[in-house]
Amino acid sequence: MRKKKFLKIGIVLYPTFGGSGVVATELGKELARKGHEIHFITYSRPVRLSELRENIFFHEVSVSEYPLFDHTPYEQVLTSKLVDVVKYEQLDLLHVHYAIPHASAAYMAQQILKSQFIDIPFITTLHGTDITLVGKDPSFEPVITFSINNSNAVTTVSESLRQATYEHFKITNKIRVIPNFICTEHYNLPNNDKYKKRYAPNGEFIITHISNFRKVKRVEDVLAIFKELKKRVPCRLLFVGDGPDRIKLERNCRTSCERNDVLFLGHLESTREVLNISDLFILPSETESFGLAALEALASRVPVITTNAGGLPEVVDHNVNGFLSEVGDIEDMTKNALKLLENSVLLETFRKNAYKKAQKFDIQNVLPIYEKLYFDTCCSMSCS
Ligand code: GMT
Repeated sequence: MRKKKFLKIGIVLYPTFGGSGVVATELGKELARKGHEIHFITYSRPVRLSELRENIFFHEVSVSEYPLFDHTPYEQVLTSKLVDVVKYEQLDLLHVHYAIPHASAAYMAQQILKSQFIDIPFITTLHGTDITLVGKDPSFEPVITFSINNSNAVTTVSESLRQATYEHFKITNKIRVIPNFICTEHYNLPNNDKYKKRYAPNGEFIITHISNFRKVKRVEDVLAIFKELKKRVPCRLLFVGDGPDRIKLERNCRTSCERNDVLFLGHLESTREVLNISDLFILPSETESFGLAALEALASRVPVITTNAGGLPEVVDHNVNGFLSEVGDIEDMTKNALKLLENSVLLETFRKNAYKKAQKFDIQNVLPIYEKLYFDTCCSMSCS
């Protein structure tokens, strides 16, 4: 293949608020800005894709109900859509985010296209729960192993996830680490005292947690830490996001906290405004392949209280821009949070360190790594 300057890339993703969908959308938007043609393929418009700018296209996978099936066979309709889009739009490459079922659908599409003399490589990016939770379920294992081993290239978002993938699956393919990224400039917001006053009218510290409220996030730990902090310093807690553990947590807050001390803001299209008024971010996850929310906090100059789990130590530096504790160690996390809230000089140092760390993950540093992988993968397929 003669090396093209720009590629036509199909990006397959989950369109919801999950980190993998956010990363995939932001990656596509930045690639489009650089001149590549990006085709997002999924079942509804990705939440971070509010407008279709130049070089960006969206192809909706229709999941209409069929009377014969109890469940719509999403993998099949996605595969058919991939075949259609690759052919019609003459794509050079597919990049699928999250193994299940995107990687196996891409493999199937690749085989169908091959039978029609069209070669298309696909890259699989593993994000975390596809490997650490769902992937370990034996009923998924053979499909995941096969599709990872048959991807033209595989990436993980952290070194920790790379190790976990090799540990849990029989992988014969090479796995590269390309970390998640952030546009640090986007988080450079001016002080917004008026907005801060809305949640902390008496100058209380604002403690924030953002997640999808799944079991793995241990949201009850956030509340337990907050209740301990409240005994020592004036503070308020903001919960952002939504998910299965929210209802029980909200009930607990109503019975054990003062009204207005804990607020649930639900899903927000952009979290940077809330992070901009936050003093501390708490992420007590049981596991986290990367912790994109922690990186967003760092980019907003907010130190992170988190756990020594999965890829979190690759994002948060203990005693530099946050603290790492053992999972479930509420006492240690409270102690660490107080070190910062009771020492304004230290808090300020951590805030500066946080931004410095986030800059290492700036999209301008990570995008060229993806671009090189795209060109290398296309080239090795056409040369083989
Ligand atoms: O589990 C989630 O929070 C959702 C999941 C996803 O794929 O949307 O998040 C995973 O991928 C994110 C983006 O790469 C990572 O930042 C999260 O750490 C990871 N979640 C877990 O590993 C639990």
